Amino acid sequence: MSKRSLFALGLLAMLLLSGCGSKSSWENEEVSEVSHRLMEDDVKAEWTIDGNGDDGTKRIRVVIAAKDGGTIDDFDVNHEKLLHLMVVSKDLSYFRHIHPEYLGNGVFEIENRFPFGGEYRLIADFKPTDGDAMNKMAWVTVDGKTAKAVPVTPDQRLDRTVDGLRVSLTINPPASGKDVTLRYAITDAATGKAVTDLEPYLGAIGHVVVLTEDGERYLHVHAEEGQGTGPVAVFETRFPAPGIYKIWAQFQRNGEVVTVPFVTRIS
Ligand SMILES: [Cu+2]
Repeated sequence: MSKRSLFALGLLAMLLLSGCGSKSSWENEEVSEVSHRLMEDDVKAEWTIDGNGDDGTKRIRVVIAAKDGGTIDDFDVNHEKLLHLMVVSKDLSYFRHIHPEYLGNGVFEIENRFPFGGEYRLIADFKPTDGDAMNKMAWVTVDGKTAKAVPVTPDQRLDRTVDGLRVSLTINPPASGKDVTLRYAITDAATGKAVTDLEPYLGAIGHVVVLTEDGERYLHVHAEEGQGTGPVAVFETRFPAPGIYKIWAQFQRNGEVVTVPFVTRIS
């Protein structure tokens, strides 16, 4: 076939494809109006921080609403709560996972004591009854004396003792773009024995939160179901790109929640 006829054929194919494309997107619009479920792009979060407690206590208010101006009233209970809020300092050295009170009309509020001033990442994780599970994030600036940033440096070994729990993490494979298993093995730091009396925390063996080193991306992590009470806890996630990540695992024992952070490099 000559170059010229190839060109004509290509042009014809492009015309046909673009024609089909516009028709099908028009059809999709029709469908979405009939059975509309709220997706992440349909929802906005408005954040307010106020209060001037001398000890850094502020009130965090987040209003979840539809971008088109409608209110969102109903949220499903997910891991025992209507909304999970992560509060993380910009250098990732400070981390809190808390549960604001629901006041109705999409308004959630909680007080939090910020240890220092500066930028914080706020992440709300929730599921509107009429929509998908989703999260909304914002950077906010908290007034007060700032602290020197702590570098986000990968740990030499993913093994750490916090509040009497010795926790060792295996990441398999430590690579981006693949399904990854996070396996925590937990022993009692005092006795060296395997911990078999973990308590369910928010309806699972534990909870894991992952952020990229710059705090820009928040990863979803799922605990495998039916894992009992230790000494091993397994979670699944997917790292979107190579880089440094901070991973916080939370377990409950004797009524206390223990938060175990690790920093690691993913290839
Ligand atoms: Cu939570």
